[in-house]
Amino acid sequence: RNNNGSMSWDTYYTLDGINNWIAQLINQYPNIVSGIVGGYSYEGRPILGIKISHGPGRRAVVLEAGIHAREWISPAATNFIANELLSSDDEMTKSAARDYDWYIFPVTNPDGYVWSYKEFRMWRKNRRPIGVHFGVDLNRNWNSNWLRFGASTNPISNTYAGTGPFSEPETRSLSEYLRTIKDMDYYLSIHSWGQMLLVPFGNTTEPLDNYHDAVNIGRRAMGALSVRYGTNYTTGNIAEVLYFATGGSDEWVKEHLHVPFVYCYELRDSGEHGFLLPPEQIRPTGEETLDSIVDLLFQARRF
Ligand code: ING
Ligand code: ZN
Repeated sequence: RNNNGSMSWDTYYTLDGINNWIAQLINQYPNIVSGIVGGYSYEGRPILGIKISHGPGRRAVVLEAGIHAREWISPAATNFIANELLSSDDEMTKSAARDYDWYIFPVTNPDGYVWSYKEFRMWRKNRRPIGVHFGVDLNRNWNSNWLRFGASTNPISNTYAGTGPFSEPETRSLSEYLRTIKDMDYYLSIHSWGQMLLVPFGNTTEPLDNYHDAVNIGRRAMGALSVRYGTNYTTGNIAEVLYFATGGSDEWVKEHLHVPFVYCYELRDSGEHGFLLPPEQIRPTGEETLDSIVDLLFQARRF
């Protein structure tokens, strides 16, 4: 039994295609899947997601994908993972699906995704007009060390942080939704590319909070990720592995919601195709990423 619903995994879907598939899952699994709305975009689109729950009393895992429009593998791999959680025959996957409440948002920047799909493939930000320019980087707009590092005050920049912390409807409404989730153990922010697993914070290379546990668990999970196809990931603090950057969702979730395990995935590849990852890699990327998530959750039971 491997029911893939109507979604094939050999192409990148439009926003409408993704949202139709979400609606279909809700119909197909009425006792397990419910539709959730994480908020609204500047242009008024809902940030749609699904909650997968096999009953009350479970701790929560959140998958936040597609906050950057051009990183198409992020929504695609996340959808693949959601589908596996609902239909896999693998015992470890089934237990991960059953033992947690899953809040999954494949496209947290719907306006940007539509723009990237229809008008400009390399678009990253949302689509709010700022003077003659467009768009705020939604991963620089969260109220955590806002505008301190790796962010711009110039609206023409790809890392424009906005007019203030949470100036954007997407980040403001999604953060309010996240506040309502009880007992969140895992927050996974899914980006591309670079094959990296990043832990907070982006304003310092100091090993803050549970850095050592998070990195050790993350490294082992990246071992699990590499088993299937040999894909190599680098694990570490955002500032030490990638660059200094603040105002990201992961930092706010760690600082304000005190979620123990917050990770940012930079999915495939390591630069050959970059954002233009061929659609034949949707399935393998989804498979190996799910392998790593299952391993993360399994390890956390020791804590
Ligand atoms: N990378 C992330 C970015 O927003 C990041 C890296 C994660 C920065 C978390 C800050 C906080 O720049 C990509 N590829 O978008
Ligand atoms: Zn990104």
